[in-house]
Amino acid sequence: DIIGPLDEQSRAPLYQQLQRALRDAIADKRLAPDEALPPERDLAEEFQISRITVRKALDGLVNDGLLTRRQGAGTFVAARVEKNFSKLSSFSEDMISRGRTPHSVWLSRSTGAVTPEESMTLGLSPGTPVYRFNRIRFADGAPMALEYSTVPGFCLPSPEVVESSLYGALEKHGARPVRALQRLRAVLFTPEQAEMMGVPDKSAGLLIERRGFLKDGRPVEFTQSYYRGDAYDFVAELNSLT
Ligand code: 16G
Repeated sequence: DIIGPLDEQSRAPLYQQLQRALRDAIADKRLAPDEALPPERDLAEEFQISRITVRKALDGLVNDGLLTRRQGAGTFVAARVEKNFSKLSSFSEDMISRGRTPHSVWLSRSTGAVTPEESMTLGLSPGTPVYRFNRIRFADGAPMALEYSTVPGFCLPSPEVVESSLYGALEKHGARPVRALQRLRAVLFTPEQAEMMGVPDKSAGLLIERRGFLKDGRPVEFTQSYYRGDAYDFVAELNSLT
């Protein structure tokens, strides 16, 4: 029983219970990266639920990037990190939801004044105090991304309140972004970046720039995240315009 039983006491909808059981199995590595899931029909039979419910559960996990579908071959546990491109989540949350343990190494954590470029990007007056958070981000001990964040001083009492999660600290201080704009671009890692990421020199990476905003429209962050090109897929669900 790789996937463990559904919780009979739970009042959560059945598709969510199946999702929980699958998340647990992936987190405990009972289901390994790249492993094929049993066919939907078998899952439905095993858990005594309808195929529609199975499909709904799997669709949700595919959308979250935990599972991946291959045409004609079935559903597999995602091996590369599949990150939803249109979800306002944090690195820590993304990793925890995959059963992986996030941690960071600080390159620097400092106070300064906004640069002319940041002032344009964030719409802040020249000279506004900002905090800068530069980190290497790891999952289960493996380097995944380099992150350079700038946060206006009015969002947090001091840079030191950010320990492991920037969004955790922002949330605690009522300043978690509710809206963001993103730009994705291909890059080649510089020799220094490649070394920090543990990949060969000039390896391909993906840069995502995120500008996050509060409900009242004030800016919260400008973050440049450099993801390892060999470790990440970006996924999104698109709906027709009608
Ligand atoms: C993600 C965000 C980044 C944010 C960080 C906070 C993207 C493209 N970027 O990496 O903007 O600052 O999460 O993560 O998703 P944390 O709360 O774990 O520090």
